[in-house]
Amino acid sequence: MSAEDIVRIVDLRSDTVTLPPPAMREAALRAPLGDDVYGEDPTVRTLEEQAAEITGKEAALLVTSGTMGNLVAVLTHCGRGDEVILGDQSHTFLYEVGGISALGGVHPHPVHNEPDGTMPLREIEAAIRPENVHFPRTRLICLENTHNRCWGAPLKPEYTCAVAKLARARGLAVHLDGARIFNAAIALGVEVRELTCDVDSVTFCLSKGLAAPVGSVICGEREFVAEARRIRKMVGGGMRQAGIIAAYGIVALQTMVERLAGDHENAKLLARGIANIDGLSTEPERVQTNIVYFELERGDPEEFYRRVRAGGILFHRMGERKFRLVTHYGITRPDIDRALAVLADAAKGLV
Ligand code: TLP
Repeated sequence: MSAEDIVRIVDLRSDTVTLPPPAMREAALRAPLGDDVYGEDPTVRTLEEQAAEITGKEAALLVTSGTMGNLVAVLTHCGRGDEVILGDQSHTFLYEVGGISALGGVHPHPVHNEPDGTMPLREIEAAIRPENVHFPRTRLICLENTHNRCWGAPLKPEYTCAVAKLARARGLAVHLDGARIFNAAIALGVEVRELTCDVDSVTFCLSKGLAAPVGSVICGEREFVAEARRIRKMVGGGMRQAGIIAAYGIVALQTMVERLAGDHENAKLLARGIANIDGLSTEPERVQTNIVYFELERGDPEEFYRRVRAGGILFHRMGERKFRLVTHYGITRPDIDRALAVLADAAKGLV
């Protein structure tokens, strides 16, 4: 095989595939460390202070993943048999292994997500249980920003505020799965805290668009975070010299936020290009952040998927004829052009 035969893999499966740049690796090597279960890791403390500041909360807690962040937050808000209202397209409902039920005995009450990632306020209201011996007790409402399954749609501050107002009036808490909250802030041109100030807790991820290798952070009021720290320990998430991980996160927050605008630009280019490919359909106007969905209009989806992968483009199949592409730190403008060329080639001749 000659050098020309080796094609660069363009990995559009997810922004989770990003590799940490040298500055992060160097920071991890230099980071002062301690035992974080004793509260003695200075690098973890710094990251948690910064995360609290960014989200406008009193305190924060480093966890291993977005899944653990949402699990620990829900288990902190809810007891066994309590109910959580969440979107039927939400990550917590669909992709977190049913952890809130399996590990916390928390009952999910899904409400339909609109294409823009919101749940209609009247439907949230209708889902709240009245006091009755037959019903579980509603404790929590979960939102997701940006909304993964809804084309990476960012939720506006006014919507989050309206849900929080409704929750407060009914004595409920609100948790925000902000795995991609920085994408939302950049897309809407607002500060992260404007998107988080009204919720009781938020989880954001360091290992998606921000390109750190591991880590998510739960933020909330001091008492909530102290309780979440206990639950984290319970699920085996107490980490010792976790400053190694936190150091990556600190550099991620310093260097990776502004560049998300480029990922969004690439996603829009990708969507506009796909809209022009015969046999594929998408809605470019829906793309506001880094996630693009498209459909194969005709032909065998297996064959299409195989052809695109053989062309060195990796992506996810999300349904019979539905696919997802995610742009990120590892994707360049020429990668977008290549991906479009391979997609066009693969769709050609499929009947
Ligand atoms: N999402 C992953 C997959 O699990 C689907 C992806 O590739 O998009 N909340 C949201 C909104 C997410 O998109 C994800 C990851 C998580 C939580 C969980 O984060 P991790 O993977 O760190 O557990």
